[in-house]
Amino acid sequence: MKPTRDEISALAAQFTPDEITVAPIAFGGGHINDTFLFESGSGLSQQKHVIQHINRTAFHHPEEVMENMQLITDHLRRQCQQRGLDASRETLSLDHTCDGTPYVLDSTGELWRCYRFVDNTVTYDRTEDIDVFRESGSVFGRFQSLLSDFDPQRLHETIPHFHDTPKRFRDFREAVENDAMGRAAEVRAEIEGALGYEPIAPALTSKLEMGLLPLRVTHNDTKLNNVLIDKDTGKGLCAIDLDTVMPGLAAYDFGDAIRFGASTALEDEKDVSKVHFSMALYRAYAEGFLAEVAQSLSDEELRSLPMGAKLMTLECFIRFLGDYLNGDIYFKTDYPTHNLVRARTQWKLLREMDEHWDEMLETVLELGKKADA
Ligand code: ADP
Ligand code: GN1
Ligand code: MG
Repeated sequence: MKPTRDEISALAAQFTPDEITVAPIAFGGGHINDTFLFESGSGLSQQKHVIQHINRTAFHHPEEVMENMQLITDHLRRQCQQRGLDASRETLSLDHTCDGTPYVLDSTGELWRCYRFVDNTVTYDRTEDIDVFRESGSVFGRFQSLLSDFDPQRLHETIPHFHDTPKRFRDFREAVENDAMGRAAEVRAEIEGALGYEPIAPALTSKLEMGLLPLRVTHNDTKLNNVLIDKDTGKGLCAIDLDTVMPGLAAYDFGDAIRFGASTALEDEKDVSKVHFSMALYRAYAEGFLAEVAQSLSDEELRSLPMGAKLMTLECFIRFLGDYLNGDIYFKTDYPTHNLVRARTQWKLLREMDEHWDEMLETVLELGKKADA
């Protein structure tokens, strides 16, 4: 049962000493958590907040998500202050209850957390503007750079094997075999297409296992709509949606952003003829990202970035298709074929990335050298 607006208001009230002046309204288009916006106080103490319910199907230990988030935002705040950046706009500020806890549990034991809304910002589900996309690259590059001295082992793995592509394939094969909804026959071409890519699945995890790529603190969900952009200046400000921050590879953060943002269409565009991988957007993101992190990346990491783009796209392809086969139990959907539509955009992007493979690699090598010089 979904909580009522009054119930969410009562939860929100625990995060502020001020009166709630605008009750929570649904907000945001994420596929996992439920997000609401509310306001407290008036006059000088007026403040907008975001309150979110953490999805336990995805995050089995929401308290651990909050431990990570507290550690990460504290570290980011200190780093911003040291670098003379405006911490109140460039990192999320968690709200706490009167006993100092950064979350509350509702009557059914579900976890809710709350943070400050950063005013005068905008997020995009898609952009054709290379400057906007470059800014998002700077934000995620800076995110990694500000956390480069944070020991990844201090963080919980909030979703184990999150970007373990071989494991994602095992789950996908299981979904195909179970065929819980009897949908496999109608998507045979997509299933065969996905399985054709299985040989590249271990490309990054094997290098991690061999010690060729280092574990870092990574965001792991670097979609364009997880970056706040300043409405007036167009500057990329703040990485949000920190639930999946955990130990990972630099290529995951580069790759997932490319998967989502270097496309000429939305992730759920029904007309796949509109979906193309854009080298111009790819280059812009790489410029922003590498200007911030290239100096801390090894040669091997730099070379791994384009594979991140391919594997993150492949993962979403098989995750969306697998969820369609399982009966849409993980990602939120608006209509019965929504996950299939999403899977098809990813498949199209993946094939176009193959066509641009050499250029993708040359671009990061060229920009990486420039940023290093
Ligand atoms: P989800 O993706 O799970 O819906 P997000 O944390 O990404 O949740 O938030 C959803 C949307 O809400 C964002 O894309 C952004 O537009 C807006 N948003 C979230 N947090 C803030 C914030 N602190 N300040 C301003 N806008 C925010
Ligand atoms: C989910 O929650 P949201 O919408 O930011 C998913 C990501 C996928 C993404 C695809 C915890 O992200 O891994 O890449 O959808 N998050 C989780 O759009 O599974
Ligand atoms: Mg989000």
